[in-house]
Amino acid sequence: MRQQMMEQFTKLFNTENDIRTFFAPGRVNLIGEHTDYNGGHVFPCALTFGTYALVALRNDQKIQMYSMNFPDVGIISFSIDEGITFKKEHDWANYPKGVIKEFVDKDVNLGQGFDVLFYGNIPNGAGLSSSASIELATAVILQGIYETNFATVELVKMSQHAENEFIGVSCGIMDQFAIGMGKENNAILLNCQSLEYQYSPILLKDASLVIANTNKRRTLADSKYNERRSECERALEDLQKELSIQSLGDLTPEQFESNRHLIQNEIDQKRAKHAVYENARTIQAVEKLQEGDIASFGKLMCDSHTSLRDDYEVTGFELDTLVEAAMNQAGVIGSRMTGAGFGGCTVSIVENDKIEAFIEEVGKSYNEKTGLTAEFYVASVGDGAKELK
Ligand code: NG1
Ligand code: MG
Repeated sequence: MRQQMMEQFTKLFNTENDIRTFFAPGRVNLIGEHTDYNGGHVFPCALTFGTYALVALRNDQKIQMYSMNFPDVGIISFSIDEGITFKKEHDWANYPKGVIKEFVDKDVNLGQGFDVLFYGNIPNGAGLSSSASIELATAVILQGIYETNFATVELVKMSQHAENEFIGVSCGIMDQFAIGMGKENNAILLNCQSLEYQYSPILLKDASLVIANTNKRRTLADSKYNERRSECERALEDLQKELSIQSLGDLTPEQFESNRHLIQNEIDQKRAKHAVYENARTIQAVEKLQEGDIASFGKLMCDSHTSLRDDYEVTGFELDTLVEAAMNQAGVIGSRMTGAGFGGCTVSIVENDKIEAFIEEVGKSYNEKTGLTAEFYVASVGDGAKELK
C-alpha cells in the first residue's frame, strides 16, 4: 500500500522535500462501554489497521490534504494565515483541520505548510474509531514536522477537544486515548476521570479477538448517544442531591442499590445502573484477565452486552443477532457489542482452531436473520500513533 500511496502522492503533489510516513491505529473496546463520559473505566486496545499518512513540508504557507478513501472530494487546499474553518462539504478533512487548529491555538508556529495524503483501512462508521484515528494521525504528523514536544496525553486531549469543539461531537476520551497511547499486545485500563491508566497484556492463550461488522451503519447513533448522556447526567444530578459524588463512576453497585430511589425517572435509573455496574465489571474483568482466567473475562463481556441491551438499550437487532449467534458457537469465550452501539461491530474471543467455523457459521446465521452480510476481522493488538521509519 505504501507503494501505491507514494505513487499517488507524487502524482498529486510536486515536492522536493522529504516525504515522511505516519500511522495511527483504530481501536476496539474490550469492555467498559458508555462509561467514559460517566467518569468510569474503559478497557480498549489499539488495532493494527488504521490511518496511514504521507507528508512533506511545503515552501509556502499552504496546506493541501487528500484522502484516497474519498477521491471525489479531491484536494482540500487552504492557507494557514487565512484561518482554519469548518466546511461541511469538506467532510473528512474537518477532522485533521480541527487538530491543526488545536496546534495553532497553542501558538505553534506553522511557518511552512505541508502536503498530506491519507489512506485508511478501518471500516467507516463501524465503531472502530476511524475519526479518532485520523485525528491522532494528524497530531503525530504535526508533532513530527514542527518538532513540538507535547506529551502524548496532551495530543490525546487536543484531539478530543478538536472532536468536541470543531466537529461538534461530545465524545468521551476513550478513543483518542487508546489510539494515542496504545501498545502492542496490550489493552489499556483507563480511569476516564483521573486519566490514570495501566497497560494489561492480552494473554488469550490459544484464542484471538475476532471483530464482526454488522454492516449496519449507525445513523441514529448520534442523537441517541447524546440522549444517553443527558439521561445519565440527570440521574447524577438526582443522586448528587444526597451524595457527594462527581460522576456515576464513583459509585459501587452496592452504593447504587441503596441510593437508586433518589433517581426520579425510571429510565434514567436503568441507564445509571448500567454505567455503575459496567464500571465495576470492567475493573473485575481486567483482574480476571491478569489472573489468566479468560473464561471469567469472557463471561463478563457477555454480561456487558446484556446490560447494554436491556438497561442501556443501545444494541439493536443486528448486534444482538451477531452476539447470540456467536455464543451458540463452539469455542467462543465471550462476545459483545463494541463502541457506541446501534450498529457497528461486535468483538468476540474465539479459540484459534474454531475461528474458521465461527466466521462461516455466524456469518450464515446472521445473513439468514437480517439479510445483511457481516464482515470479520481477526484482530491483532498494535501500537499507538507514531511515525513509521
Ligand atoms: P464510537 O462507537 O467509537 O463512536 C463512542 C464514543 C466513545 C464512547 C463509546 C461508548 C465518539 C467519537 N466516541 O464510540 O467516547 O463513549 O461511544 O463506550 O462518539
Ligand atoms: Mg467516531
